[in-house]
Amino acid sequence: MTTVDASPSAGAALLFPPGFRWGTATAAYQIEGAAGLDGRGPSIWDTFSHTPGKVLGGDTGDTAADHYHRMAEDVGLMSRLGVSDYRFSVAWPRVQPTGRGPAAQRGLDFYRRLVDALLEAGIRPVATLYHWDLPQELEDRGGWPERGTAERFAEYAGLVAQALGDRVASWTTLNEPWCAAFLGYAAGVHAPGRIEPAAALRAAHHLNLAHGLGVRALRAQLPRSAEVSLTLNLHAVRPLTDAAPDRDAARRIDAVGNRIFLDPVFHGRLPPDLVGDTAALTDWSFVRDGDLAAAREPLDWLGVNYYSPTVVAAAGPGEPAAERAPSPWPGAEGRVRFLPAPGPRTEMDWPVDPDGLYELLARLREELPGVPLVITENGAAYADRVGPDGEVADPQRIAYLRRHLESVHRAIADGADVRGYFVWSLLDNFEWAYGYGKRFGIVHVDFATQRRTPKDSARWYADVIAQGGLAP
Ligand code: IFM
Repeated sequence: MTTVDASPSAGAALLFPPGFRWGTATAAYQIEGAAGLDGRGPSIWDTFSHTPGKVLGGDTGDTAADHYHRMAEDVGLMSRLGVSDYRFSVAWPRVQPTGRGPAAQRGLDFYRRLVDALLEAGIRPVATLYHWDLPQELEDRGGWPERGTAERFAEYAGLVAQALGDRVASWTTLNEPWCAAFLGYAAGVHAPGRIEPAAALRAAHHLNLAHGLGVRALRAQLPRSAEVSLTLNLHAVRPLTDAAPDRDAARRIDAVGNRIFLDPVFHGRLPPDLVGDTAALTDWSFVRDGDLAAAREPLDWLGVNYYSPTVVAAAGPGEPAAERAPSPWPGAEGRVRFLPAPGPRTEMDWPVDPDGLYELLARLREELPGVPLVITENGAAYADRVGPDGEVADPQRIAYLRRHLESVHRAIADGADVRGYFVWSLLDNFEWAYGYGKRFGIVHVDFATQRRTPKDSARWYADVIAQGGLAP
C-alpha cells in the first residue's frame, strides 16, 4: 500500500510514493499505421474507417503516426521524458490476421523489437492485448456478441504470452470494454458500427468472459512474478440533484456503465438491477454456468481511465430521452437525461473536472479493498499548433494534467492504493471517429511529415517525473 503526506503544508511539493509508476500510453491502431504490412489482416477499425461517413474527414489508421517505422525514435522520446513505464497495445490482426490459427511471426517480431528497445532504455513495457482492433473475420462470424470471440481471444492471449512472456512482465487483457460493447454495438459510433442494444449486452458479457479466459491463458504461460490487469473507463456518475428520480437515473448509468464490468470481474455476479433494467431487451440466458466465475480471476491491479464526469437526471415526461441517439446505454433509454457539467472544456467538449477522478478513486478504495489501482489513461485534447519558434505551447494541457495529478495525490493521501499514472497520450494520434483533428499527445505529430515535436507539456511531465511529483 502506497502512502503520501496526508496534509502537505501550503506551498509544499506534492510528492508521490517511492516506486510510483510514471508512464505514457498509446494504442496500436491509433499510432502504428502499416495497416497492410508484414501480413497484418484487416480489423473492424480498418473496415469502419474506410466506410464513408464513419470517421470525420474520412481519416483512417492506414498510416497514423507511422510508429511501426518510427518506433526507435518514439522510444527515444520516452527515454528523454524519463518514464518508468510505457503502455501500448498489441494489434490482434498482426498476430492472427484472421483471428484464429497459429501466430504470425512477422507480426510478433514488431513487438519483440519494441519490447527490446524499451527494456534497453530501462522502460517497463505494459502490454494491452485488446484495444478495439478485432480481426474483421471474427466480426464476420458475429463479433463480440458471439461467445466464440471470447474463446478466440483466450487463444490469442496465450500466443502473445508465449512469444513475449520472457520479457514483458506487465499485462492488461482489455482496454475499455464499455466502449467496445456499447459504442461499437449499441450507439454504432465506433467499429463495427452496429446499432443493436441487445447484442451490445451480449458483447459486454463476452468481453468479461474473454477477460477471465484471457487471464487464465496468460497465467498459464507467464512466470508467477508477471502482473495481469484489466483497464476500465469507469464513469464518475453524478445525479443532478439528490431527489430519488435523479438518483435512480445515476444508478441506471452506474449499472450499465460500471457495475456491468466491476461486478462480474470482482464479485462473480451480474448486477441484479441491471438485469431488471434490461429485461425488455434480454433475459441474459446467454450467460452460461461458470461464466461469471471465469470472469472473476484474481488481478494484480485495476487500470482506471478517466477524462470527465457524467451528470444525469431523470428524464421527465415528454422530454427528449437522451441527447445522444442511438443510445450507448441499453436499459436507460427514455429514463435518463445527460447534462453538461459546468466549467471549462477540452477540444473534445469534455468538461475539465478533476474532482471526478478523486470521487472514482475514493469509491474504488471503499468497494475494492486490496485491489491496487493504476491510472492507465488521463489527458486532454487541445488545438495545439507548432509556433513560429518551432515550439508547441500547451498551457491548458499542463493545467489539466497538474490538476488531475493533484486529485490522485489527494486520493492516495486519503488511503487509495494508486500505484501509477499514465498520460494519454505519448503522441498525437488517430482519435477514432474524430480522426486526426483531436490532439491528445504530449508530443505533437505533423501528420504530413511525421515530424515529432515535444510540447511544453512533455517538458513539464519530464520535470514531474524527475521530481517524483508536483512542484509547489
Ligand atoms: O483515444 C482514446 C483511447 O483510445 C481510449 N480512451 C480514451 C482516449 C481518448 O478518447
